[in-house]
Amino acid sequence: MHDRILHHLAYSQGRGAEFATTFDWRMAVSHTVRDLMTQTWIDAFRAARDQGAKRVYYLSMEFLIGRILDDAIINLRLEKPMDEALGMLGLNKQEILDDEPDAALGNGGLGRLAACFMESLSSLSCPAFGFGIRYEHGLFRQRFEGGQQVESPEDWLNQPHPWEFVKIDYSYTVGFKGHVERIGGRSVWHPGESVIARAYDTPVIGWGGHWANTLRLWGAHPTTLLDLHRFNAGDHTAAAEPEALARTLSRVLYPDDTTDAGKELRLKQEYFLTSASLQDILRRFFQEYSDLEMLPDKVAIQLNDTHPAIAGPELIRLLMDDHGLAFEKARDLARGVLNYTNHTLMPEALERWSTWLMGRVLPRHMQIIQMIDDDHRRTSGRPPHVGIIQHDQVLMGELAFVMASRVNGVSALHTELVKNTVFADLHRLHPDRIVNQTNGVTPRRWMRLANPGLARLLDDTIGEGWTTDLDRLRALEPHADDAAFRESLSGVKRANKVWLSNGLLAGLGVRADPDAIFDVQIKRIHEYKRQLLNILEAIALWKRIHDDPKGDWTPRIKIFGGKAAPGYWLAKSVIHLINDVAATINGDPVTAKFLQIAYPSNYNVSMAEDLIPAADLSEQISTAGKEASGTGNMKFTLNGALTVGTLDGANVEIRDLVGPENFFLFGLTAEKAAAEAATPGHARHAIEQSEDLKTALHLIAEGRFGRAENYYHLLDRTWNDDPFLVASDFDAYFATQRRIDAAYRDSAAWDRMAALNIARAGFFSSDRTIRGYMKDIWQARPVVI
Ligand code: NBG
Repeated sequence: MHDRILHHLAYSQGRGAEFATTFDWRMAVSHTVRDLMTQTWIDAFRAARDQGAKRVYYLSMEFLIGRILDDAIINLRLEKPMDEALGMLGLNKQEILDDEPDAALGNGGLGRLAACFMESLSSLSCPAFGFGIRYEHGLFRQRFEGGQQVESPEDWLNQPHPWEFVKIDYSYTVGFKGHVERIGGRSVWHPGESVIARAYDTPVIGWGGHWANTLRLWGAHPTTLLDLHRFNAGDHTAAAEPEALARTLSRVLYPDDTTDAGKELRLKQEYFLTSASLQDILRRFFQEYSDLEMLPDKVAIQLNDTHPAIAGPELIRLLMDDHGLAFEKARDLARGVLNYTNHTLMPEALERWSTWLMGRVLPRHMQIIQMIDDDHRRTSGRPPHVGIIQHDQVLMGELAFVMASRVNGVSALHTELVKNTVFADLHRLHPDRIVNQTNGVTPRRWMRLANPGLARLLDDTIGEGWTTDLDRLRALEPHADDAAFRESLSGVKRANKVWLSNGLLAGLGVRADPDAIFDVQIKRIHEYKRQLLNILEAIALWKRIHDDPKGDWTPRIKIFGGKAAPGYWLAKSVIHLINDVAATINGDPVTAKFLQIAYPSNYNVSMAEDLIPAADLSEQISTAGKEASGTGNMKFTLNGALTVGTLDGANVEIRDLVGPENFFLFGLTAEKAAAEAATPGHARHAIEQSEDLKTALHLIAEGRFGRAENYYHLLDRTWNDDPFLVASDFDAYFATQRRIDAAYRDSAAWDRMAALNIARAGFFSSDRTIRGYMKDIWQARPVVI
């Protein structure tokens, strides 16, 4: 290992050891590790082809991968030899790992789920490709100025990315705009613009290094590099226009989470991903087979949300216009391979494009969408208010549904709501199409990598088998009653808390007593996720402590992490408020030892890996019926944090599995919440009932936490509108937090609950989720080399 690293330092980096920087060493180490997965990758590719395996293609606008190096070291089981080699070279491993930028090609849960799925597909040796976009700039960087979020561009590709292989022979032309001509009974689309999609491949290695799949990210390149005519005429800027135009397509990730970015560029990006991927899928198919009838036996495509929903029309277009199939045949083949996952019910996130925009950017697709819609009307006998095109808009959810074999929700509750709300009409017409696949997370990254102390304890207690068979965590159950085991478990937690506490002190100057409750809410900032409820609770608690400083309070540190979409200013005022409240509370000597608030900026995957293992309490407090699933909730549970949560998304299943006595439930149910939200004056009424909430709101209005006028709008919305029921759920939340304070004091009982949470959460492995997709949706099977 040591020789290989020095080899790469010299021949990949061109450096002698005495001149090498941390970056040089990281590149040398990364290339060394990449070498060790490449043969598996090539062998896996070959085995899938030799065995005529069905391939799975996961189309996603987002892959929130995070750092790759440590994950690869762990999955290849190279920890020992790597530690030895780095020791011999006198290098600090942590420094090298921390030098890697987070690959942040995603916003939140949807993108991180795609990354967990890629890892599980490899760990299960299911032949698969992830298709995405190689954004030059991933999710923006966040910093706070005067407590407010300020965004700046992220630039992970400003340095060589050591993991990828460029496949210049896999390049496809993707067209936009132009017109459609009928020639000899066939439609011919003459695009007015086009770009080249080029494949950048990253191997994704599974546990044990037995299998690797490909994450293929498309980079946009110009069809003509330079307008030489204009260049020679001296107009150098205009000459570079074709290049600039193309590059914008893969330049930035849209930083919206659960909102529909209704922009022409966004539509073009979606089509760019979809068209390049489908052309590639057909090319790969024709390398092995010549009969298109076999397509559904050999190919399964998963559409991650509606973002790639143009896949239906695009595949029909390719089959009709390029391969000469009739519409009905093309439709059946497309439906035979396509499936769609719904990730949200939020109305603003359900994509819709005006027929005008669609017709202008993708004229041939607009025709085909019309054909699909007409055909569905004829064949399904649907009522007139149901359809893909409504009020001059193309509804991408409806399009995805109509073109899919299977449609799935991401938790049991969410799937029921999908059936009864957004897709109720389509569900009635196609009652077998919707299935549930509750989300999961990979235990390799979220336990082994993030929490090595816990992994070691689990290995010693129940053996290593849990890593790939997470249900084996059940074997921990009897140990929950063993004081020595509980002691070890709380020792691991405490060490993680000490480590985090040092980081918070160094980074933010916040003092977190490792014996306090570490109470963590990390996720996108969104009204429905109710960070506001959490910070209002903090204010009310602070007031109570302040009024009774001699009281027997349980010390707590509240930790927040998360970004708001740059245009979502209500979410941004919540960020501002949290920071303002933190400044006041942390500066209060009277309450300092009982309550602290920490909000480190620029939350990302790597930060989650530090925070989750150190958490005692996981905040999963969304308004019931709004969070499709959540996946952070699963990561916390698997790392032994207890949940304070509503009956929303996968919380419902977490609570069922760990047992209601090991879960802090509060709040209205989805049904009651919907009724409450529809009751006029519900917010005002709830506030009048609650002394604590009234006090908290008054303190903000009095300007105790920065200038009151910064929060008038937030206060007004809470008093008069409050669509996400912060007020209605406040008292229940506050009371539950006080129950938690009391429970935490009985450390034996708390540790027992933590142990049982871990022991009973094996269901939430993404291996289980992927097996579900393989069986119920893709009909795909693992391959052995
Ligand atoms: C998110 C949901 C989460 C869910 C993830 C992954 C979108 C559109 N949806 O609840 O809000 O866990 O998807 O399924 O980002």
